[in-house]
Amino acid sequence: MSSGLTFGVATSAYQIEGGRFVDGKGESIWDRFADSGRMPESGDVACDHYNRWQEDVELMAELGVAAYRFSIAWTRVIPDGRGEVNQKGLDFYDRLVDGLLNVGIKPFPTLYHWDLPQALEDEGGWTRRSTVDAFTKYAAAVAARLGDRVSNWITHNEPWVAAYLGHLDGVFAPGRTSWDDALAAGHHILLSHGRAVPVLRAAGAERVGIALDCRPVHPATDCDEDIAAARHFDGFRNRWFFDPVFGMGYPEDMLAAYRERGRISGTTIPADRPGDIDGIASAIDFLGLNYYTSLPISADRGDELDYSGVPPGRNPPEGYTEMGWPNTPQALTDYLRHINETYAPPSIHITENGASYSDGPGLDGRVRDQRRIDYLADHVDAVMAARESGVPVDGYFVWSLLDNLEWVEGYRQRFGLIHVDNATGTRTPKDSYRWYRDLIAGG
Ligand code: IFM
Repeated sequence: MSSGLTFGVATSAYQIEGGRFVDGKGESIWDRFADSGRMPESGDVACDHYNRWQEDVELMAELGVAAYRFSIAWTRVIPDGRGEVNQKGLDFYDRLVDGLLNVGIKPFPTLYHWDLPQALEDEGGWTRRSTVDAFTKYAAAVAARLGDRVSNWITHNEPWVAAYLGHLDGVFAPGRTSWDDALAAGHHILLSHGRAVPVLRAAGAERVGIALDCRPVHPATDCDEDIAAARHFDGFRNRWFFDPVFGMGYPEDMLAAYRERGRISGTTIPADRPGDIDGIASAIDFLGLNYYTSLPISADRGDELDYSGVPPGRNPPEGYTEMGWPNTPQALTDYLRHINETYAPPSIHITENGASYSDGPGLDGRVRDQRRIDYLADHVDAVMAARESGVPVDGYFVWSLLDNLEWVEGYRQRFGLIHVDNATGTRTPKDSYRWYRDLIAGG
């Protein structure tokens, strides 16, 4: 019986492209972050996909995926974030889109996977409302060039990560560390999503979505304090982004909690600004959901950012990936049902799901990554269980096609179905690649 799912793979520009200094590309906040020594390695070369994209498209064709989710680097298209469009940068994505369509793979471009032009950051970046206008113009420029062939678009990837890891925790670019900046950045990212939706539609987009990351949570015990802590964490990590995208505005309990804790001062979230809440809530055609893990929450932990699994590293305990994240497929089924009941999206694509395990080639050259196969198989089953109970999940994209730059973790965290030798760029399909190929071939 056919699964009814569109199976795909996902990547992002900074993590795979390389080609930092070619064809007029501008500097992004991640280029600057890496240059300032805040990452073990940079994306200057990454997987050299900018030069090897044809080989990568061939590998996808052999895999049999129906769709490819990639991101577009704003700095290739408009190097300083606003102003002249750099046609050479767009040429790259033009070739990629044609290459995909030639082998029957649907392109799912994401406009923003965290790589803001540094020139905009120098003006305040996402903390400034003017960046919303710059993003809308960038969206229009990309859509004007690709809109005749691309039907499915994703505006943003994981606004929570961009807003909080980049502006509160400071571990991600641009490395800011204030609640004011984080809340303002999150608001402007969401608003730019809402503003871009009609722009993409006007250029011929048939389906537009946003990829939201989630951390489903449950109270560690049934005591009232843990229940309240889990509710608060869910508000911070999930509802703050899901609610406004689906027209419910920011959650009242979180507005009250942030006010009480002095995190919202005056104009940090200009949520009351006429039109903003409606502007964020542009109707979408699908929700992209990025799912990796879920967490137990207890009241005796520290602040909101103080939650993960076990420390990242090789040889994690059973049931954890090398990112230190617990492997929790059942929570995906439960969360999909919850999303469906709470927000009723017309369609859902799992736009990312995958596991980091660093298994490399054995003496015979084969990469035996059974732990990744188990993780993916359990999560595909979890998606199917949700689908069979009536949740409109229509797509599933494995993160990731290639081992790539895992941001501040560098290249040691490997999520790929295809192993990449960091010294030579050589691609070696892993056992999980063959498992996924067989799954797709079986329907
Ligand atoms: O590599 C990242 C990706 O860029 C965004 N989602 C999570 C992945 C794994 O951490």
